[in-house]
Amino acid sequence: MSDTESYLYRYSWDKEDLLHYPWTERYVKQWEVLAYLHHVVKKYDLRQHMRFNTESTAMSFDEAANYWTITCKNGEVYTARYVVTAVGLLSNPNYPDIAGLSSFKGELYHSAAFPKDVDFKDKRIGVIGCGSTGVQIITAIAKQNSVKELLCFQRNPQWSVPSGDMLVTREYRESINRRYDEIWKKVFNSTFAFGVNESTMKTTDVSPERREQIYEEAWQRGNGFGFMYSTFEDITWDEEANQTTTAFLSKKIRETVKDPEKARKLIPQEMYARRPLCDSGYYEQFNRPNVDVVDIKATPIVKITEDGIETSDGTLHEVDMLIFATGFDAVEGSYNRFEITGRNGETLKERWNRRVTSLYGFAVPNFPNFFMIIGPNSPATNNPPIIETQVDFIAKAISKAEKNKTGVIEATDEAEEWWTRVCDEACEGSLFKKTKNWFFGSNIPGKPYCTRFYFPGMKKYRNNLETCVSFGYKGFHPF
Ligand code: NA7
Repeated sequence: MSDTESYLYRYSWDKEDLLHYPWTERYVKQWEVLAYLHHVVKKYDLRQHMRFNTESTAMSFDEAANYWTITCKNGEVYTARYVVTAVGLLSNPNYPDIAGLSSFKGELYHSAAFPKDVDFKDKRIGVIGCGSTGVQIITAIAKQNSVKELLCFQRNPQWSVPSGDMLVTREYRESINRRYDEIWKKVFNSTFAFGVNESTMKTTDVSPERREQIYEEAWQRGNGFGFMYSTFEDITWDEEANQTTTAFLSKKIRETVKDPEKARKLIPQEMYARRPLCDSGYYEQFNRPNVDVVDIKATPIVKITEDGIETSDGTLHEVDMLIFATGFDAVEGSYNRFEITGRNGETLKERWNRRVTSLYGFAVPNFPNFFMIIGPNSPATNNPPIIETQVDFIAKAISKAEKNKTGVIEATDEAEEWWTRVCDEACEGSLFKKTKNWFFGSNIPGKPYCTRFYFPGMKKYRNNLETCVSFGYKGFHPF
């Protein structure tokens, strides 16, 4: 499930489609996202431009001729003046290196490649990970009453609020349709682009009673981004403010989970400062006798055996199925799967060993005419509108280069340094820096710790791009 509301998890530029294309629930599910993309491809006859089964393994820039050579796994080789990569922010699955994994005899899945039609009936299932994905998977599986046992192997619990998912009524859809122009205008002029009213109020601006009421209203409305961004603006940078949020959320968990020991394990010790989660009844599932949580911080996993997971207290948790909801080698992890070679034989991977960065999230010095969609230091916002913003900029820049017959668009070192500094400074003081977070690379051992996002958000990002264009593509070598 995408936890961005359905009406914003789509392209903004086709008004007719926005008004008529159907969606059934407040949040789109995977199959609806896929169906929507198929629909757009068909409507705009895009399939003629697509080549399937051409997995790319390497790309290199020919400095003398100013073009890229793209090598594919099937042996095909392509040349192109421009390369626009859209390899995803979260597309390289993280399989933790746990001893004995290959000896497991049961079914083994990762959330990033989950097959259709898995049969959970009468099975003992273990889920490792309880981020956005784990929380959804655990809730969905537990709700299938036929599961024999569900064990959640939890290292650090995270805070989650109700999603408020529901079927879309005709009145609701009509009210969105009536306001679509206004909605997009607001999104493109907001910080987070999730369509929520972004609060400018501090937790101390109101009485404790009013504060509780505001949290309660956000809880009832549902949506993680709404809870984090529409309540109080100081909860992601002021620890005391954050404590008022975690006190409210702890109370909710204790009220929901009847077994105090399970509740204790499910209540995070860390601040409410990770990518906000929401769920369709996650905590409620732990009231089922066949659903439990194993605290693998207290008793770490020692190894995986053929029958299940052994923890440090000597317990063997026997399972028939193991699901890894362990996230992704995010951001640069998506690019590190290819050998991407720019000027002077330098690879992107080597460059990013020092510091994972870019200019505006899409351009890298020494990699001319090479673009990324949501590369490192892109805005941390709802993705579809940021993708549109970047695609728009790149398409116009390419048109200009083609028109002027220069053919080389390349960021300068100084501009990249400047953007990196802007991104670093913008997250100074953010409590997101004090939690374990894939935003900073701390979810994968060995990754450099640094910000990978531009926190000031959509509106300021678009202003930066406009300024860049109005000053003749400042930050790029003249083209
Ligand atoms: P996340 O948010 O990175 O969550 C991964 C989860 O897996 C998290 O609970 C981790 O625990 C856990 N994890 C990772 N490695 C291990 C090991 N070795 N042992 C135990 N547990 C582990 O990934 P998601 O797929 O949920 O979400 C990623 C994004 O996709 C999300 O932000 C949305 O934008 C869409 P930890 O917290 O590190 O202790």
